[in-house]
Order: sequence, then C-alpha cells, then structure tokens
Amino acid sequence: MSSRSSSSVSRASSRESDTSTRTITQYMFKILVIGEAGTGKTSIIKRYVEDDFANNYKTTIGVDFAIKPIVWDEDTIVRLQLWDIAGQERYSSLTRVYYKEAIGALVVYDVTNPGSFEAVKKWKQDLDAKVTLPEAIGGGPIPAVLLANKCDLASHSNYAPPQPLGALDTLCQDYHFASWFPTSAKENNNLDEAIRHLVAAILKMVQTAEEETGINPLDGSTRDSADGRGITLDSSGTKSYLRCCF
Ligand SMILES: Nc1nc2c(ncn2[C@@H]2O[C@H](COP(=O)(O)OP(=O)(O)OP(=O)(O)O)[C@@H](O)[C@H]2O)c(=O)[nH]1
Ligand SMILES: [Mg+2]
Repeated sequence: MSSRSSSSVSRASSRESDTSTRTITQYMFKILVIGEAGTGKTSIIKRYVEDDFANNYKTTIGVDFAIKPIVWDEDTIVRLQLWDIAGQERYSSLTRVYYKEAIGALVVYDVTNPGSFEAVKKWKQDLDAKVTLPEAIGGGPIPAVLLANKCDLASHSNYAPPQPLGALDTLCQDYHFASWFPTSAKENNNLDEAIRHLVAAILKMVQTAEEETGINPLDGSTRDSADGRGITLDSSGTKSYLRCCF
C-alpha cells in the first residue's frame, strides 16, 4: 500500500444528467493512534473495528493497521486507516516514517497512569514536529483528539478521568488538541463519539478546500480526473464498487 494512497481521496464525478444513478464520495484518511505503551491503543482499535476486547497485554511490535469504513452520510463514505503505533521507546526512531501523510491522530493516555498523562505532551510535540497538513489546507498541525482511556477503572467515576478537568482543557489548548474524551476500550465508552469528532474536523478542512479550489487537497486530483473511482448507487440503491481505491 503506497503512502500516497493512505491519505488520498477517491472522488466520483457528479452525474447530474443520469437520474438512475447517484455517486457518492469516498475518502481515505490515515489516522495515527499514539501514546505510551500499555495505555490501550491496540485495545481501542480492536474495540472500534471488531467490537472485541482482550484483557491480556501483548505489546505492539513496530506498527499495526486496521481499516474501518464509516457511512458518514448519504453522499459520503469515509474509510479510516488506523495506524496502531507501538508505544515502546525502542520504536521511537521509526515514528517519522509511520507518521508520513497522516491526516489525523488519536493520542491516548491511561487515567490510572499519571506518567502516561505527562507523556502526552511529548507525543504531541513529536507528532507536530514530524507531520503537518498539506499546504493546500494551510499546513500546520494535523487534527488530534486526546483520549483519557481506561475510565472504567476511575473509581469516582461516571467515566470522568481523575485528572482535574481544567488540566485537561488547558492541555488541549496549549498543545492544540481539537478536544478530549474519557474513553474505555473495555466497556466501549465514547470511542465512536471521539473518533467522529476527529473525522468531522478532518472532513470539514478537506471539503472546504475542495469547495474553494475544486481540487482534492490530499492528492491533487480533480473531480474529473478521479472519475470512475467512486461508488455508484443504482436506482435500487445497491452499492457497487467500480474500482478498488487502495
Ligand atoms: N480496564 C481497562 N483495561 C484496558 C483498557 N484498554 C486497554 N486495557 C488493557 O491495558 C493493557 C494494554 O492494552 P494495549 O491495548 O495492548 O496497550 P497499547 O497502548 O497498545 O500498548 P503498546 O502496544 O505496548 O504500545 C491490556 O491488558 C488491555 O486489556 C480499558 O479501557 N480498560
Ligand atoms: Mg499496542
């Protein structure tokens, strides 16, 4: 899989003259999942993609991947390519390669591990130093959402993290997170909401740039040049993939 296709967009051209078919736009977003070892990155992805959870801890070696398609609305499908980045220090020299062409990130800490909260700053700074948005969307940091994971273990609860809420808000402001969410991969809490928030932020940027320029800011394609790579719905509403895009 080329790194280019990892953040590219498949765009179907409009077919206004053909009333029996309707085309929808498919986006592919490369999303990084980063944070200290043991905070629950692999578990979050497993829960989100497979709706499954394992209590045993098997550390990630290097990087792993998962794909999650989302029917965003009747005209839009988003395929998330989730990159599960190992948290162990020994892999840190590889992150520049892993981060290439990412368009969004989930930064995870473990609410029962204060060290992992402190490390969020390091992960976010490293992320911002190594990957930026395409110039066509203005450059700058890629959208990121902070996940306060393992909230099922926070004793005082309602899934509130033990860190003072003010501290989380300040961290978000100082380190440019779009937002933070208390999550539990174990109890499937707030993952959909957090990821939808991130995807909404990315889509807004990409679609605004497309509307202004007519050009896909991620891969430079125009609607016409990408014709045929989208999905057509026939009059019965059946989906048919015209060509695989990655
Ligand atoms: N109680 C609870 N345990 C969790 C949760 N998420 C993950 N865990 C557990 O935490 C441990 C580590 O989870 P992983 O998902 O492997 O952590 P990771 O961040 O991928 O770790 P590395 O791959 O080493 O970077 C495992 O034993 C999981 O079962 C959660 O939301 N609640
Ligand atoms: Mg892992």
